[in-house]
Amino acid sequence: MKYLAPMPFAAALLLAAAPLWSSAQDATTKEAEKDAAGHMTPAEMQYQAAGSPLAGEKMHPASHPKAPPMTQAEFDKARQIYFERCAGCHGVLRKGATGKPLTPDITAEKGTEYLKVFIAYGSPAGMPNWLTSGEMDEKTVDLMARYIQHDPPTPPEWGLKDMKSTWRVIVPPEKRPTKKMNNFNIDNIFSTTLRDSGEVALIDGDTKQIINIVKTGYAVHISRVSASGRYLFVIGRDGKINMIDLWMEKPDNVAEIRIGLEARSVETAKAKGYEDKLVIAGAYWPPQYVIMRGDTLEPLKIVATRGMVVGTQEYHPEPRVASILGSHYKPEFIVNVKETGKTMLVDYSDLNSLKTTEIESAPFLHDGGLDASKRYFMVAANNSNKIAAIDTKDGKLAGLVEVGKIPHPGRGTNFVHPKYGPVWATGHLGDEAISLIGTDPKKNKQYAFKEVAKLTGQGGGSLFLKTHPKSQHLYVDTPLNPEAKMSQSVAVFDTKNLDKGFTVLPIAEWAGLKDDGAKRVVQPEYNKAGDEVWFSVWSAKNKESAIVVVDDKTLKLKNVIKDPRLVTPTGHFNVYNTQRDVY
Ligand code: DHE
Repeated sequence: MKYLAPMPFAAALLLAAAPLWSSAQDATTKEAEKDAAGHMTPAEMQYQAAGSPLAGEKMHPASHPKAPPMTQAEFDKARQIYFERCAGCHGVLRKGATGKPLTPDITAEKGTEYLKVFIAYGSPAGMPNWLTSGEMDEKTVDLMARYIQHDPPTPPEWGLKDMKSTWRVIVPPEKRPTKKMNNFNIDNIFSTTLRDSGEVALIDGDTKQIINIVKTGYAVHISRVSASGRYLFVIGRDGKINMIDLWMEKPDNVAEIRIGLEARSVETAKAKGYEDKLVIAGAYWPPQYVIMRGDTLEPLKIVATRGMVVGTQEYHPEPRVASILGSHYKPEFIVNVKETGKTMLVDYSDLNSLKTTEIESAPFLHDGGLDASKRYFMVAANNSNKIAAIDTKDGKLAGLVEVGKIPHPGRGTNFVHPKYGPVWATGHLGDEAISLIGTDPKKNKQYAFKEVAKLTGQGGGSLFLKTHPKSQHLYVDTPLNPEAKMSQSVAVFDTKNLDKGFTVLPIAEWAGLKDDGAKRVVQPEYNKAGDEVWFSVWSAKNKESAIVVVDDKTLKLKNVIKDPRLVTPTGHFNVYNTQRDVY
């Protein structure tokens, strides 16, 4: 079949084939930020379907009897492409995640020609148009259409022995400083993710000088801080955790471990009596979480998350661990399992008789954070367009709130609304709304766990938003908006005058970068005092990036941090605010 077939033919085939790719991506169908044919934008594609480190792992292939022939070399090439491009949405085992299932019982029935059309032209439900966007040529489309009719190869498990083989205590606890050995104001250090160089930059928030560039895992993702504020934990997409001691003369790695083959989340124990005692990390593959010693990262307890999906109660073989948070109320970790739509409250007070409270909400739990009282954990079920409010004190679901299209809060942000009292806010990937949810069931019961207002922001493609208890400003980024004007700026609201709409700050322009390119402005983060806000200006790996610091009172430019070592900065985490969940 020729790929340059006229679109009406392709479109007719797509419509006829709708059941294959229907419901789970329906949410994205009406999304405002798709291209005219409804496909993912390149920015979204980069976000959702970022390369999986599993591409390089040994796997065990099996062959489906109806699958078309492939040579070993073709299979290996297709497998690599699948993990780099497709696994993020369709899952490692192709059982479906935010994308549809692609198991041979479905795909082999459809056949190569049929599948080629989908891969080439995409679908209105959000499947990228790999051929027409120029991302794949005809040969690759044919290769992938044949590949997905074969049984998915399974990556290996990763148990205690594997973890221990990667575990390294670089500086044992007894050889570490007994007091702070540097003059840094540790509370105001920022850990900035240098995504594509596999490093974090530790930046002195007072002087804006780089303290150290620390080697971490592949495509490093987030940083979290221990309850005392001394240790910083960083996780890479390859499941590698680095533990950094901020008391050292020059803060650096003191321990590391690989807790899985692919991961996104790490957190530490925050409950009274357990400060700095335990660390937890969640893996995408294998689907499991691991509890470790807080001073050495020694793995103590591994728990699988495979199980039944909320509602349908069908078995899911790879429910990925998304956000994790340490409760301030109880010795519990709040572990969010994506595909099954369950939040696990994991009681870590006795690891040998582990008690877990399983709270059901909605599938595709992703990111979230605490309300201002720190009692309620607000988590986005992103492809279900909902926010689940978990009562971490009573261990139950406090509410399930319908919001806009694909909520993406990061940890969200809290402020007191003039009319509705304390609210927690989220932006959205799929529309321009900023949803405000009431979080005070005591004094503002009628608004609690309801969407009380929707602000209109610049556009869709928002990832993070932030205000601070001492600030009157709410900053909303839009780094995945296809319009450069929006992806390179932020919207600022006055939380006491929300009706006034927003002001736009041209952050990327302020950075004055010498190269052209994406220059996405991502993740507002306050300093400890709450009087300045940091943004990354995220360029490609071979282009200049920067961090822009804004004066929160005047909304004027305060500093631009540039350094050749600041390669692809994305998230940044202020020690004090991260340690205490101030957002
Ligand atoms: Fe993230 C948080 C997963 C792509 C920057 N990201 C999270 C969390 C999860 C997650 C589960 C919550 C961790 C927690 O709180 O314990 N992220 C994923 C993905 O699966 C996804 C969509 C695709 C992928 O292949 O990884 C993805 N994330 C990205 C990016 O492309 C971003 C924008 C740039 C980057 O550095 O990779 C990005 N994610 C972040 C940041 C946070 C985050 C900065 C922490 C937000 C916070 O305020 O805590």
